[in-house]
Amino acid sequence: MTVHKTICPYDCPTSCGLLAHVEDGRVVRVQGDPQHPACKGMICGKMRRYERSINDPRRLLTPLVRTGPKGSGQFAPASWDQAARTIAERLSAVLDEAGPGAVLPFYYSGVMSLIQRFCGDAFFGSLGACELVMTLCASAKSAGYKAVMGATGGLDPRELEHSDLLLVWGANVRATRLQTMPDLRTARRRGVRVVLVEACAEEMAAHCDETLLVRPGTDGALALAMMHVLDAEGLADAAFLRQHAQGYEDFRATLGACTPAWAEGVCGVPADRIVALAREFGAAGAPAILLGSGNSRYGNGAMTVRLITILSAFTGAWGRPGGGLCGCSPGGGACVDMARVTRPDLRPAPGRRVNINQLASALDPDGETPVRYLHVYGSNPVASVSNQNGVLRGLAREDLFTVVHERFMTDTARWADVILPATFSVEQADCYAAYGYATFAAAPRLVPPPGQCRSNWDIFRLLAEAMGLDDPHFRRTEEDLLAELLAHPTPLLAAVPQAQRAALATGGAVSLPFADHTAWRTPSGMIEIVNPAEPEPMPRYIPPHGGAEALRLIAVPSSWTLNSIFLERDDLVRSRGAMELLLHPDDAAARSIADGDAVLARNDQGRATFRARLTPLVAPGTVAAVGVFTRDQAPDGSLVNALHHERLSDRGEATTLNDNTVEVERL
Ligand SMILES: Nc1nc2c(c(=O)[nH]1)N[C@H]1C(S)=C(S)[C@@H](COP(=O)(O)OP(=O)(O)OC[C@H]3O[C@@H](n4cnc5c(=O)[nH]c(N)nc54)[C@H](O)[C@@H]3O)O[C@H]1N2
Ligand SMILES: Nc1nc2c(c(=O)[nH]1)N[C@H]1C(S)=C(S)[C@@H](COP(=O)(O)OP(=O)(O)OC[C@H]3O[C@@H](n4cnc5c(=O)[nH]c(N)nc54)[C@H](O)[C@@H]3O)O[C@H]1N2
Ligand code: SF4
Ligand SMILES: [Mo]
Repeated sequence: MTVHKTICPYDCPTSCGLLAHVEDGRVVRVQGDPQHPACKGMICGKMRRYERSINDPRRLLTPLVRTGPKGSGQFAPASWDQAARTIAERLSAVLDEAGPGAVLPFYYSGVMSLIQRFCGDAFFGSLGACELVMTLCASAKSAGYKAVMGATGGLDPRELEHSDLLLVWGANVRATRLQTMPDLRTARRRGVRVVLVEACAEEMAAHCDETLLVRPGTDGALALAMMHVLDAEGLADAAFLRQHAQGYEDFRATLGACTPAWAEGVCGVPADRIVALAREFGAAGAPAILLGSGNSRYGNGAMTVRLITILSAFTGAWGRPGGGLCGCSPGGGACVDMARVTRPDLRPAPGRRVNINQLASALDPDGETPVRYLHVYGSNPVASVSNQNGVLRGLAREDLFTVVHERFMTDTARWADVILPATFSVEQADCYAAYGYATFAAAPRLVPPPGQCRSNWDIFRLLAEAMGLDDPHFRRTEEDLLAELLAHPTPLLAAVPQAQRAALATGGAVSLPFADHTAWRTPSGMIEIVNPAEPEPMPRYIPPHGGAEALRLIAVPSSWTLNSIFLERDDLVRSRGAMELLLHPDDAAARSIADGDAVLARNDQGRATFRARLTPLVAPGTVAAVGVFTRDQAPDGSLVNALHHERLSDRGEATTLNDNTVEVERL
């Protein structure tokens, strides 16, 4: 048995280091890598049994072509030759008949490495196909942060040991950033208070000293009222703000109206608790706000993040170790030259832009240029994208040719015309840049792919050949590409001593330098409270999209699964239990709903059935759907995204999957 370093490939802020134990060409055991700078050997329960997923007997092992009606799940095995020929014929026909605007590559976060995730861009770019706007996750958060801080690196999690107040703001740390839990625990032992601001505090309340429940989509009002109190009571660092923040005096003049009483009416947090929290924040020397992404997935999401970012700087905390905003990119830039993978130079002309959240519209037969060739890899849009019913209607179209490159028979793969069997991370070579920690890592291929599975890159090489694309780019192996990336580091990665970087060649991770939090990388060189480049230069509270129904619906991550990853794992799925909807006891009582009842949630988009769970830790007037399921786990085949609109956020064109309303009734 040999032990090798590799990296967790999933969409999670840490990109943990793993040690894979390999025997007879199979991964037989996985553990956390104690030498990894961010996870230090601590990995989540899901990945501690990664080998179960890798060796799962239900993996797709050969190309498959559809033999029954669309969506029936009836397929027959095919050779790679047959599959590639069929795809090339249909793709060429669509290009001839409808043009490149009818060809849509569709990928998101199945694998977060830099080559396998992005390598389709070179192939589809060469054909002039649609350009996918990849805003399914946290682009409103990035846009809001950037409006204030530009490219300035956020607070590095390594600095949390110096913080003297921790505000966990809309982040389920236990589920989504496990490696920060020890920081919370250590802080509390040091006497540092941890305060939670949440719409659904079910999982985190027990790990915090105090919990404030906010109405979904209204955190901006809370941030403004806190700044109102800080300003009125002389707790803002006026000297710091005058020196470093653009528009401070003008913004300050707007705070008069943002009283705690006003904010209570908007966000539901009692005014006296807003005042107390503001005073505590103002008295702290180095308060850290740990910001999740949940409250950015709204029609006002970028503005909400802008206001929280301004609050994080309002007491001058950014100038002190441990003070500031944690949860936005701490690294301060790219480590490798991604154009070597995505090859924008191969694209003949800009493509039609299709927003990932609006797949249903792009597939709508009555829309402008309905997509006729859809190629999905590293994503499961039937389960993860808004308007499930619209997506399914589109996938059922006979004139649509759908290719899905997958590891398992997912709810999306079921609708394919051709399925291509995909590899796991340990069966491919790649590099990874963590998005929550300042690390960069490489991971070689450790075991041969089972059956006829192929990596994303190998698929695009094959299809390039079938389509007659002759650029030498498509003749290289993924190992060639990886070596080229490592040989051309950006200045950020080049700052890591060569002796450390050399380890990347055989697999491993390096720590990147701390970003300088006070070298403001904005156009003005200052913190931009007022930003003239924004459509709304002066930040203010704007309401979310909302809806006509009585209860606000949010979708929250599950500790047991990660988006639709791990749904093959019977152990995790069993522990997670049924598709649940969390309701506040008052809202349940008003509808005669008891714990465990089957309930129907519905709105103008669709309907879905859940099992009710009553908890006082969800904000009144709010219901929360936990985790992503498969359609056959759902009582009526509808997942929560059947209730999600395609509407986008104010900035960043992001998903607004938390910004929907529903009526809920007992079945
Ligand atoms: N176990 C597990 N790990 C994961 C994931 C998973 O699904 N499961 N997902 C991965 C992915 S894709 C991502 S993007 C990351 C981060 O994943 P995210 O989905 O961004 O999760 P969080 O950052 O925890 O933010 C979600 C939290 O925001 C809260 N929230 C929602 N609306 C509001 C609001 O208006 N105000 C406030 N204050 N809170 C609100 C929710 O109740 C929830 O607790 O985690 C990754 N890691
Ligand atoms: N209801 C609800 N909806 C959500 C969320 C939520 O919490 N609740 N979270 C949202 C967020 S934050 C995100 S980021 C998105 C994520 O949405 P998606 O990017 O669609 O992610 P997944 O649903 O996990 O699907 C990833 C698929 O990629 C496949 N895969 C993994 N590795 C590889 C590989 O190397 N090659 C290929 N070809 N395939 C691979 C997996 O088997 C899996 O089926 O979902 C969003 N939608
Ligand atoms: S899913 Fe997240 S916490 Fe778990 S091993 Fe991967 S990166 Fe680490
Ligand atoms: Mo995400």
